[in-house]
Amino acid sequence: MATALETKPDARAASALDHDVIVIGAGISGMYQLHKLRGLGLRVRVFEAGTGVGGTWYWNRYPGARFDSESYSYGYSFSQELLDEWDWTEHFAPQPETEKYLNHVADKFDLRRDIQFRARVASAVYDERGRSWTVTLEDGSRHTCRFLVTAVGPLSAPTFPRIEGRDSFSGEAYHTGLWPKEPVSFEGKRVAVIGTGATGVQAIQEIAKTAKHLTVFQRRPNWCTPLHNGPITPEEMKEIRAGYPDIFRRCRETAACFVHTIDPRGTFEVTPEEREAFWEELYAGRGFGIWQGNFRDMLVDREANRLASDFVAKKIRQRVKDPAVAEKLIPKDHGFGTRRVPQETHYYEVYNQPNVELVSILDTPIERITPTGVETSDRTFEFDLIVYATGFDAITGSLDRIDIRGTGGQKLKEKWRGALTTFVGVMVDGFPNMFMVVGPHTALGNIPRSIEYNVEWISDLLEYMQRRGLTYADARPEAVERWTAFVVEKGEGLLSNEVDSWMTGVNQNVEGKQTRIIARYSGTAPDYRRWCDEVAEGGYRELAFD
Ligand code: NA7
Repeated sequence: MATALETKPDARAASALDHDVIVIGAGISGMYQLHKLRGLGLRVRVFEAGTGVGGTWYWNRYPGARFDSESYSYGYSFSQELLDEWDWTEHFAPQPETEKYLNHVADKFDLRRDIQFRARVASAVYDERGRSWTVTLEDGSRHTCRFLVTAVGPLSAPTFPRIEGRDSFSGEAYHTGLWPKEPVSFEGKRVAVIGTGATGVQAIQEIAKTAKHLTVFQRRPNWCTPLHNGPITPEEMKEIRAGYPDIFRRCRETAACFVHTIDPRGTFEVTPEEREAFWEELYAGRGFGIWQGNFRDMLVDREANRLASDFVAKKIRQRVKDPAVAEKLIPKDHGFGTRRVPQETHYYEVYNQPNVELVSILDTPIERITPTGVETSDRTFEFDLIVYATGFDAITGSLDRIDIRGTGGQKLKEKWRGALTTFVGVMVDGFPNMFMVVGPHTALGNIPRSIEYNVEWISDLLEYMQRRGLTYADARPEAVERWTAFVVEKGEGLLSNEVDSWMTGVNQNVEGKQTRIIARYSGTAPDYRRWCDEVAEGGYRELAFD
């Protein structure tokens, strides 16, 4: 039976393929992609490794996990009905609420019938003659489709530290990104947390409440600023609901899709008193304002950045009683905002508690993990439980762990070994009919806003092809070159690109990721969308079709 997609004589007939589209991942991206493509009448199958929907919010169920974006700016915006019926209870929703929300979305749009859970994709191989992809799951089953959409997330391949003896530990041990569904108790236990990124900070401030003793192993400190979370009253929720059009319009206009955006003033265009008052206001305000809503030169001008860093350092010194501990918590190797700013709730005060100790492993490195704990260069620690908050093989890791092969059997991982190249972060030349939602070199920021845009752009492209009976689309190499050059240009002069972090593609725990690359698109989201809109309006001349 003919399906919605017409076929070319040399392409394998759509009816001979198991599906029109296979989507990998049932997180925020995959769920919306499924919904949109169904709307085009396409036969879609989603493969998801977990047992439920939610992606990030399914896997990261560690204590303290929550949004750093305002809840009402983070949820889907595509359905008025959904906006009308869902109440957020906190300005920055905790993981259980978000997982519940995403399950509600799955129910509402009847998504589960096309999602196969416990289905981890091992490989995806393009067949040139058939113009199709063959997706093989870890259970060995094979599934064919015309189009492949990867919705695997930029931060979803957890990485453990490479420390001798890690497997020998006989107590409990968990990675925050692979947290068990069963409750984990810290009561009466000696707990270690390794890692102080956005995740570690959230977990530490929660674990410190009940652990008998908590030892935090910090490599490089980060600049953390207050989240100022709070409940949303029913009255407030009413106002938020009425304001949704404004909230989403604002997110479309701001540089990184947050409700906060860069202040147009330069640091030195105001008096020192005005500057201080502005920073006090930002520090007392909710969410990312102090990072995303700071002076326009803060992330490009060294002196401006130094002053902002001094302000936050002063706050840390005020909040941490022991001056030696405060100094350990103040970053010395990078300026404020040049790495992802963890958002905190009494994080610094945790180090004033008698049951918490900070160990700087820059001073005393961890030498090994033993069956009973951790050995640093100068001490032996005993633990009942170790938490690894050591992050992810970011941006490309979730794609790298699938054996993806394009034309001529070329491996995506190999293609990217020399340099990361994409077309608008969605396509890679030589990998026809494959589309990435929030792939490398797309606008990130408040990610669901970027996801919705990516999903809609991909859906429009497939509709365009569907209408014309096209069965093949590949990015032209010259378009990839142009886009990649634009990404590189946008990264020039940014202080964040001079610092090691997942945002610059560095992860010391992953082979081949020791040096910085331009891993992210760091221009503004409106610029990104303008570029992509022009491609669509121009009839996708940057793509080769057939
Ligand atoms: P991050 O931000 O990559 O943080 C990982 C943390 O783990 C960071 O403090 C690392 O120190 C530390 N780490 C990593 N490997 C080791 C080893 N081997 N020994 C000691 N410490 C180590 O990951 P998150 O999960 O916190 O956040 C990732 C993003 O997810 C976040 O930005 C949000 O957007 C969501 P380092 O700084 O490398 O010295």
